[in-house]
Amino acid sequence: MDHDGGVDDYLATMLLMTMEHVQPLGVVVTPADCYAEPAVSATRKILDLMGCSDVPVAASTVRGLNPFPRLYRRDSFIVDHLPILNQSEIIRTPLLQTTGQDFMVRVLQEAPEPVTLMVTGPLTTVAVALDAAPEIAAKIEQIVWMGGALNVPGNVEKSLEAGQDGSAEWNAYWDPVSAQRVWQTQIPIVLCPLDLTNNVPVTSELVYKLGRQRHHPLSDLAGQCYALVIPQDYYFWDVLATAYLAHPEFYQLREWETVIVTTGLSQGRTKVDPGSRKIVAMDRVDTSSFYDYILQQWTR
Ligand SMILES: [Ca+2]
Repeated sequence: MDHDGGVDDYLATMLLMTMEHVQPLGVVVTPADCYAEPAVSATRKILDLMGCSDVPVAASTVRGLNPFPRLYRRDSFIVDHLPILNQSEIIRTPLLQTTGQDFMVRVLQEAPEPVTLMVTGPLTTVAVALDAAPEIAAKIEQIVWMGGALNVPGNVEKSLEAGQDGSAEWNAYWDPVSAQRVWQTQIPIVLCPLDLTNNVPVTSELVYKLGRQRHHPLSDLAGQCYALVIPQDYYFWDVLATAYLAHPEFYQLREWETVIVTTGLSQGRTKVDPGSRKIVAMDRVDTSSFYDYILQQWTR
C-alpha cells in the first residue's frame, strides 16, 4: 500500500486491512495530500487500532512538482488527533528507519512472487523505486492506481492553480513526470479514474449509516472522517479503488490507450490517445454492492 495521507487514504488503508485474502507487506506514506509527520503517525495508529501492528510503515521522502492545497493537507493533523486513535500513549506499529522508496525496492526484491501495488496517491515513490532498481518492475504484478481523468474534467481547479487548464486529476498533477515514468514500463496498470469516482459521492445518508454502527470502532472512525469532509464535494476515490482488490466483480473494466501530459497547462492530464500506452480503467461499478461492502467491513 502506497498512500498519500488524505482522509480517504486512511480509510482505504483501513479497508485493505480488513481483507482476509490480502497479505499486506507494508504501508508507504508518500508526502503529497498531507503533512508527512501526522500522516505517518495517523497511519501507524490506524494499524494499531486494527490489530495490524505487524505491518511496517515507511515514510517516503520523494518530492512532487505541484503541491496539494494546504487546506487539504491539514486534514492529516485532524485525523492524527482523533480521540479514537489516541487511547494509548504508545504506538506499536513500527516506523522503519529506511525511506519509503528504499523499503519498496527491498520488499519487491525479496518478494517470492509478484506483488500488487495499491497506490492511492501520486506515483512518485513508485517511479523513484523503479529508477533505483529497474528490475523490480518484473516483481510488480499490477499497479492499481486511484488517478487520472480520461473523458471528464480533472479536479485541479483553474481558480486555485493558475498553471492548469482544469484537465488534470490531483495525483497525476502532483508529479506528472513520475506518472509518465510508470507509464513507460510494461507493468499492468488498473486505473480508478475520476470518470468512475464522480458517480460515487460520500453522502450524508452513508455517513449517518456509519454513525448507527458506531459501537464498531472502524465504523466510528470512518464516520468521523467522512463527517469532516461532508461540506466539500467529496467522493469515494481511494476507498473505491481499494475495494477493487476484494471485489473485482463489482467493477466493469475498459481498455484505453493513454499518454500523460507532462508540460504546459494540461500537465497531469491522462489523455486518451489511440496507439499509445494501454491501460485498463474501472469503467462502471455496482454502487450499492460497494456501499454495502464497506459498511459491512467496517463492522469488523
Ligand atoms: Ca490519496
